[in-house]
Amino acid sequence: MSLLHRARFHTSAAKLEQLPPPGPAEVAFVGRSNSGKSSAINVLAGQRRLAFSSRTPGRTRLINLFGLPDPLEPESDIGYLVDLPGYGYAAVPQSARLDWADVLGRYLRERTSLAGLVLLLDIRRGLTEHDQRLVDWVAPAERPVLVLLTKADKLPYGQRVKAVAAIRRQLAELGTLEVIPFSATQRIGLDEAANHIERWILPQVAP
Ligand SMILES: Nc1nc2c(ncn2[C@@H]2O[C@H](COP(=O)(O)OP(=O)(O)O)[C@@H](O)[C@H]2O)c(=O)[nH]1
Ligand SMILES: [Mg+2]
Repeated sequence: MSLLHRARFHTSAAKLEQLPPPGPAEVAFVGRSNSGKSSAINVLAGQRRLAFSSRTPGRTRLINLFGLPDPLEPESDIGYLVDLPGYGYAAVPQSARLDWADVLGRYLRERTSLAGLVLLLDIRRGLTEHDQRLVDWVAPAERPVLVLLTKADKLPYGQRVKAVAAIRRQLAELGTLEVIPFSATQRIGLDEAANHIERWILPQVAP
């Protein structure tokens, strides 16, 4: 069984102070509300309802941690998948949006155990202003970034390739960047994304 398939719920935190002390490598998932983040986490973990795929965008206001048990010592986790709150949903009051921007920004800049970031972008929308702001927070911290261009099943192959090239150009400022078309429903890019994430958690098995 693959490492990601062992993911299990660990903690929800409303504030950074509620997270466990930095330890095992964390891979954080970020994206606009409705970008397909919950669907991606669920399919990567091979579990239908690990990250609740909400029909109400903007509802998930918590940082959710999923533990990845050490195969040799299942009581302890060798890494975490971190589901960060979605952003860019207009119906959330401005004050709450600012609080969340602060939590998200501080997590991305300051969390020492953050090994890599998975940025989810709807392949048809590309990089929005909100996504760009997030990238501006992340860039100085020089974390490796994996961009999943979600809902790739909605575009024919040629347009997917073009979308990948456009995002690579727009995000050239990020040092370590991988961009892949992804579909939770059609399982496009699934193995590639899973391998990438597992390498961040288990750097010693990198080729
Ligand atoms: N066609 C298609 N729809 C998707 C895919 N992934 C998610 N969706 C749909 O997009 C909407 C938002 O998905 P969700 O995972 O809840 O997004 P989140 O708000 O970012 O967590 C839902 O209606 C999903 O069914 C995909 O790969 N293909
Ligand atoms: Mg969600």
